[in-house]
Amino acid sequence: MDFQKTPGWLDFHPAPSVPRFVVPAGAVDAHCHVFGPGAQFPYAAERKYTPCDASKLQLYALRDRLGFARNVIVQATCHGNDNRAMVDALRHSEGRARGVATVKRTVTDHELHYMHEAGVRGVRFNFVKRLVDFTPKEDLLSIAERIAPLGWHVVIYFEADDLPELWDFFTALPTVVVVDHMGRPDVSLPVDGPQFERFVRLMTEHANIWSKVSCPERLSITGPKALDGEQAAYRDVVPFARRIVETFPDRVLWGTDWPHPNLSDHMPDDGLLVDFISHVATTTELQKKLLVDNPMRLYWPEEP
Ligand code: 0GY
Repeated sequence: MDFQKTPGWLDFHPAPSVPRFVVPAGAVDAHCHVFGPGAQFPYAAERKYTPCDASKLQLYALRDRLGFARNVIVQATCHGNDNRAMVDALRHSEGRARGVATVKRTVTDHELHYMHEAGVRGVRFNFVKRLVDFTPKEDLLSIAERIAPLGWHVVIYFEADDLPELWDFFTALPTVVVVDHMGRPDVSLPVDGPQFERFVRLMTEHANIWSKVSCPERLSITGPKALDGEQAAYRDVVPFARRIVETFPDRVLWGTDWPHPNLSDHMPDDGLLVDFISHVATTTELQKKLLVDNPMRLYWPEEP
């Protein structure tokens, strides 16, 4: 099938730089996607955007270029509840990728076990209105109860302003809960202001809640340009991510978000995104927890 990209769609960076920051051995890119290819794995009818194709082999080439050992591939909304592209990528990863699926309440036990065997370890609940249609909370709770016995967790994606309304639902979930991109704070607000304090309180009061300190390119207003050799690209996001890493060092993950859906201003150089890590996890101990120990505990718990 021939799919036309959404007008203005930015393709992923054609030649990311090799990062200056050398990630620790065994590092996991814990948030990335595959798109299609659409001719093999058609995009979902209910999608809100049509991306460029971004295949498993392109993802694994990026993994190697950036120095990572493994990936966690998160089902993207352009594929709806059809997890075939993501599962195919897991099956061709030689055990070096695990996945997060999107499922409906009607998913069968057989389908869940098939996905588990392929390497899926979580489901994603998306509350970002520009990306998905509404799903009733009772459906999501029913899914969470189904996947909990498999040892899976729930990944949630929402906008900071929606947290108050979603708080009771999130805190009632029976599994580990991983928040995408720190709950999308407005980084023009103070890092100790009410909006981000609310997110910190969520993690403080609920020890099952983790966060990805990812997507500075989505959150930043200052953008990719560093001021001088000392300051990071996306420097306005640094205090937010650093606070989460230092307060909850055992419950943080990091990911590239390749191939970076829905960016209209600029497409990040993935090498620069990796360099960002050293500004938010500033010791080798924190870097190892963020990139190796935490994702391994969540996605490859069977490995010593
Ligand atoms: C991300 C962010 C976005 C999109 C998706 O599944 C998706 O379509 O997650 C976004 O547009 O903010 O994490 O990739």
